[in-house]
Amino acid sequence: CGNSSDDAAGGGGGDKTIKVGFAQTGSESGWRSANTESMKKAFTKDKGFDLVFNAADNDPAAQIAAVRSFISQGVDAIVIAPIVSDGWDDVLNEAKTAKIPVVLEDRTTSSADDLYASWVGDDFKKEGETAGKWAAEQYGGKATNMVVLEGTTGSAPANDRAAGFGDAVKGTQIKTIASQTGDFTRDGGKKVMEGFLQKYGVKGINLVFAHNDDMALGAIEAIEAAGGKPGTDINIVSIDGVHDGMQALVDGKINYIVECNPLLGDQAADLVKKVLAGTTVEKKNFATDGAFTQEQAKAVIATRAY
Ligand code: GZL
Repeated sequence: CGNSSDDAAGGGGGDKTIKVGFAQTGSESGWRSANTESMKKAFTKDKGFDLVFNAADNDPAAQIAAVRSFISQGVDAIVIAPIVSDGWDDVLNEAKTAKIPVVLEDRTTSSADDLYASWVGDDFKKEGETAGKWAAEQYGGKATNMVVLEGTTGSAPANDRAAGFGDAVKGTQIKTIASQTGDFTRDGGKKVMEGFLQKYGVKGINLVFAHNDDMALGAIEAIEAAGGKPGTDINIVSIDGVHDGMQALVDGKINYIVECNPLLGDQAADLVKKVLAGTTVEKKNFATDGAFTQEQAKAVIATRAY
């Protein structure tokens, strides 16, 4: 190594430090906390990065403003977990004009493929299908009243999970009697479930499909407050596989969880380096997801990474 100030600045071996702006959705769920931790661990100085982090508190306008700020700071690359799919064309075109590559992690946008270099995340439609297949096997043969706790309106996971689940339960006797967004938060899930319980009562609802564990955990609180037994009087199928969700599954309060892996940091960091080096990368890079019954959760909960 030379004696130049660059090396002293922690660039290490004379490599230039990569300044990355990361526009995170916010801190709406346990999944998001795990994802943020994974990203911060992957974009560290000793790995050659200078990370500028922004969490937009689930506010799409604030997230777009954060990306504009990264552009004006002249970062080398931008990573975004888009809160909602639409509304990204203008700022992504501004990044393109500024010759700043964009990597999407977790959620996707409806923008054209040429406006971002690559995406890494989970297959939301498949997650919905897996949850729906389980529901169809368990309840499809009998009249089943289901309520749905939807994720953030306009987000890719909410749209795609609903679509996948709907495909899987087509032709069964599972009837959606109510569906409303709880914005992926525990409190949102609790409030929406309280409304459903006021309208239908514990006996009027057989199944809850929650787009994420945090809303399922909120629904558990509401069902118990209404004198019901979650996982028995009203069954729950959810998506994410965060620790609190898996614990509820072990405790018999949730009946099935489809995993959505939040540990995307290393893949995102690898994509940023490759894109900046001009290496060809896949446009779409999928993480791997599992699914768990109560028995399967008992076997793995002690050794899970999040
Ligand atoms: C899915 C992610 C979703 C999680 C929620 O990849 O975008 O957002 O399912 C999180 O828990 O809030």
